[in-house]
Amino acid sequence: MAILDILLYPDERLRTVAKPVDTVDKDLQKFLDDMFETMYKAPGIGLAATQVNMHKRAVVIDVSEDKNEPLVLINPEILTKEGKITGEEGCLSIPGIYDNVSRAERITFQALDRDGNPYEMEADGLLGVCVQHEVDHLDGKMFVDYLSAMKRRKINKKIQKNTLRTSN
Ligand code: GNR
Ligand code: NI
Repeated sequence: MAILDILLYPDERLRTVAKPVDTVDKDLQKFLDDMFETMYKAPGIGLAATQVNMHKRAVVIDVSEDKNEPLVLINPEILTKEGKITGEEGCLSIPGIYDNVSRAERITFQALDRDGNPYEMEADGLLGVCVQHEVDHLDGKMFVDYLSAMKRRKINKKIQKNTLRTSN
């Protein structure tokens, strides 16, 4: 097991569109284990492969209180979206920044699990939001993209300031 480095916004590599996984093999399973370890340690409720500079369509999620409900999404596809819900989001690639984002309230999606078996699931609440947030990462998209240009400028400024401070 290993803790992986998480890319930080505005790293351009976070804009890469990830490629579909073609085989779920031992190497991928080892990588998923490392992703879970990295996500739990952070701590976060989800992590997309893009965030650890692996541009394959793989995501790990655990929204449970006790961190004992790991969910693997390989080649996830959102099939249906219903309703709208606005909630505060954060991202391990944009530490310290939180803002409201509007998402579909309820989705259905299909994906492959850790063993490469397809499944379909309904998701709402935090899980529904998290799946949408992670699938966005696989497409090179981040939650701040949904904010106004003014809010994004403020965030960019704050990050620049922090980067200067920590590199001195
Ligand atoms: O840990 C995370 N929390 C979170 C909270 C609200 C909406 C989405 C998220 S996902 C985030 C982890 C992360 O950055 N995943 O890509
Ligand atoms: Ni994120």
